[in-house]
Formats: sequence, structure tokens, C-alpha cells
Amino acid sequence: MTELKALIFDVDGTLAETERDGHRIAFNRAFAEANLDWNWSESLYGELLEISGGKERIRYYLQQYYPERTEDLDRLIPQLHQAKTNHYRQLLSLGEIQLRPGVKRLIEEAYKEGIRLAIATTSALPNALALIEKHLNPQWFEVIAAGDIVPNKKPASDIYKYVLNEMNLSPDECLVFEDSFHGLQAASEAGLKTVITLHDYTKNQDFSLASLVLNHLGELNNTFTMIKGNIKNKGYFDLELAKDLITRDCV
Ligand code: XBP
Ligand code: MG
Repeated sequence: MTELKALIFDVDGTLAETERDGHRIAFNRAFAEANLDWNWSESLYGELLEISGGKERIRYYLQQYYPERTEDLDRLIPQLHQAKTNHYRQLLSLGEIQLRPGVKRLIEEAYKEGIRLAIATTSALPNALALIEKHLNPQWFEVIAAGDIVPNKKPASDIYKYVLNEMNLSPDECLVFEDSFHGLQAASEAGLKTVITLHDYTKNQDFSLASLVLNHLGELNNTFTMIKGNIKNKGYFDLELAKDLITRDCV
């Protein structure tokens, strides 16, 4: 029988709702600092999230809104992105971004029980680490796979295949936690079962490939709402449920 060996977590949107009040604000601060009058509103940012990766997102924005600007992009984009990373880390260090319900509880439970843990994110490594250092512990995670470590970002499956290879695990021994269609595509393409916790930016996306879709992982006093799935008598996501999903004959 298949046994649960590892949990693999996406970062942005999954561990915490980092995008609207974290990354977006940091991008805008970096633009202002560089005397650029670009402003990524909440709704525009929702559209730009179609593009994974901060550097890729800036390049796409320029192509769409300033197509005439073609000079110096290979210098400008990394500079802006580095400034944005600094602002983002500062926001996190001030405690502006909290973990989502149930995240710390589940990760601690898994760590204590010897279930292996990993991170698979499109974010740059310093950004992922800043969140984990603030609220969790980087040493709990056997692999922290981030940013440019693989050639193709989500929705490509590279980052998940990288994690599986580093941990020497097969997909049926692991459960993934994601928040977006892109993340689900990446994990599914690598053969992994996925639990989705959605939020405002992803709530209308197609999650038909997910094993379970929740509004969040839930706590004893803040139970989850199930959007897709077949589980009973549960108000919060725990290891028992993770093990149950792994052994079930579902997607
Ligand atoms: C999130 C992303 C990232 C962040 C910004 O991916 O696409 O690009 O929005 O981070 P995931 P960087 O949900 O897979 O973590 O600027 O560091 O790329
Ligand atoms: Mg995400």
C-alpha cells in the first residue's frame, strides 16, 4: 500500500497570502524608487499573476504597456527585481504578512511525525526564506526549491520534478499544497496529488485536477469550507487526512 512520506508546499498564496499586500507593494515601491510612474493596482496585479516569476512579470508588463521600451531591459529588470526583493523582505521582517490558517499546525505535526517536508516555489529564494524564517523554521525542510533553480517556472513541472529527484521519492508518496491553477498544473504534470487552498486571486480558476479544494487548511476554532472533494467529519486538515488522500484512488 502507498505510504505518505512527504508534504511539498508552494509558498506564495499557500503558506501565506503574499501577493496583494506583499509582492505587489514591494514591486510598486521598487518602481517608485527608480522614478518610474508604474503602479500595479490590485486588479492589474491579478492579471499579471498569469505570469510566474517576478522578473518575467516585469518583462511581460513592459511588453504589454511600454512596447517601445526595448533598451537596457536586461539591466533594468534584474535591478528592479533586486530592489523589489529588498522591499519584500523588509515587509516580511516587519511582520506584515501572516501565515494562512492551519499551515503552521500541519507543518509542525508533519515534522514531529517524521513526514519529510519540502518547498517548491516560483519565488526567488531570499523571498521564500524570509517568510519561512519569520514564521517557521528552514531546518524543517529537507529541500527548499525556489526561483531560477530550474529552467522553466510553473506551470512547467520542473520544480516538482526537481524536488522529487532531490528527495529520491516517487510522486505517489507525496502530497502537494498549492493555491493556483499554474501550481496545480505543475504538480499534476509531475504526477503529484494536490490539495488547493484558494483565495481571492484564484477562487475562479479551474481546479478539476485537484484531490481536494478548500478555502484554507482550517483550525479547531476556524474550520475550513470544502469546495471540491469527498471528506467527512473534518474541520481542519491534518496528517490523518493527508494519509487518507494518498491511499485513495482519486486524482
Ligand atoms: C509566485 C510567483 C512569484 C511571486 C513573486 O509563485 O509567481 O513570482 O509572485 O516572487 P509560487 P519573485 O506561488 O509558485 O510561489 O518576485 O521572487 O519571483
Ligand atoms: Mg502560489
